[in-house]
Amino acid sequence: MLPFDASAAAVKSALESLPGIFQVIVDRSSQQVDGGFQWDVTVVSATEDASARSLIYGEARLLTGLGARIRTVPICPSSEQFETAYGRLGEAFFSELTGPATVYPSFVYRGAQFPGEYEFTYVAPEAGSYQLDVERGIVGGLQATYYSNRWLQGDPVLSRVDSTLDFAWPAEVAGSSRDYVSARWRGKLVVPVEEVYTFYVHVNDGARLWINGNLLIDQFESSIDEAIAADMPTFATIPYVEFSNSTRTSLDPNVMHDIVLEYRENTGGSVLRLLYESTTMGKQVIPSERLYYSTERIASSPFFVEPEGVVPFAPERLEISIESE
Ligand SMILES: [Ca+2]
Repeated sequence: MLPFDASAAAVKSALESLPGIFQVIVDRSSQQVDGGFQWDVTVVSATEDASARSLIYGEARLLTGLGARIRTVPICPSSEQFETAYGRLGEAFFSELTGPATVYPSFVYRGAQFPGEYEFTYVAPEAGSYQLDVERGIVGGLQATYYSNRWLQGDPVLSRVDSTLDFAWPAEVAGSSRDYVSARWRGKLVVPVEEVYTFYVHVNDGARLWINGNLLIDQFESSIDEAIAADMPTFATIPYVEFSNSTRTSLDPNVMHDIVLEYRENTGGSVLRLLYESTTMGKQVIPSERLYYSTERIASSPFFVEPEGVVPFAPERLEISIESE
């Protein structure tokens, strides 16, 4: 995380330390009337390895401060290896429309000329009266509860926010000093682009993962016998097994997606890591800035809306034209 008044050299150094970016030129403006700065970043040299899938996102949502924004200008639009995308502005919201049907609207910030205004889009499958709940996401990880048994039963012995799921516990899970424990993480996920995502769990011993209520990984009963684990991959010297599965459809970057992960540890070492990957984004531990551990209702929510039905009608004029050479 760089401070808001980071120098051009610091921004250059941070960008060049990212995988796949070799050289950038950074110019920083002098301090502007609102106290902020503007950085002009030109990517001079980035990876030529298309398999590295290093799409670069200029994503302003990850900036802090009032009116922070990113604009990208493609200089070499013909390049297949390097692309940029406009960042999305503003906060992340979880919204739910309940009534004759349940719908999850998509939201976008209306832009710098409409400060504080967001646009929600939804299609209600049935006309009628709906309640629209809107909650602001609180970013920085997932809400964890740890249990001193293998079945997630009873009151948790520990509740906390875990910023990422990237754990190797040599002997004790989260300081519990015991074997035979379980844990559950809950929260929301906001993805950078609209694509199909593959989720990976690296685990010792078992785990199951739901995305939007769909059970993607169902390996809670998995168990690792460390006496015969010599050929297994390790994380911090502890053997683990990798389970993965992909979403059936693309995930909308303008919707907060429900995420639940349950974990079980039997004996010996413990590993629990949650990674994801998409068509343009390499496999990585899901970063904390994509995870929301709580939401809070915004002022005035809930709202009440009455979408109108549109009666389908047959096309009135049909034309067809066929061209041939
Ligand atoms: Ca174990």
